Amino acid sequence: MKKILAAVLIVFFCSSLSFADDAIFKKIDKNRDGKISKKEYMEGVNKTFKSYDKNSSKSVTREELKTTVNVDVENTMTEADSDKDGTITQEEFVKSAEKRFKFFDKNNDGYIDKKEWDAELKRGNPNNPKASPIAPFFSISF
Ligand SMILES: [Ca+2]
Ligand SMILES: [Ca+2]
Ligand SMILES: [Ca+2]
Repeated sequence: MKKILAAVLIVFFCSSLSFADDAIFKKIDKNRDGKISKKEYMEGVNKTFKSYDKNSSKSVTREELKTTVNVDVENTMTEADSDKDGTITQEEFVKSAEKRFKFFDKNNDGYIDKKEWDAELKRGNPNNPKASPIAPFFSISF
């Protein structure tokens, strides 16, 4: 009986996870053509930056990240704070987001399609940063 319950829970957990990923993809894909253009992506990135930047200082500190839900603080700092001064400026954030876009866009056509998106999310292993030089921008609420 316990085994069955555990199996049901695992199935439920997995399906709710992929549902959440789909929801984020659809949110970013504003014109609903099934792929995320660079423009759509960067709009999402800018919104995300604003949601992190609680006091609108045009930079995001570790403390601000800590008060943001669903953000991996250390991964975000490692990825985006390129001059390692402890804050992420808007410029740093945009630059690292552009890098990430390139990383997602495997066939280099300027769009992230659903296949590319899913492939990267599956590889997104926080214990293996080399597999996925990221984590933050899809755990967001734009
Ligand atoms: Ca689109
Ligand atoms: Ca910095
Ligand atoms: Ca592509």
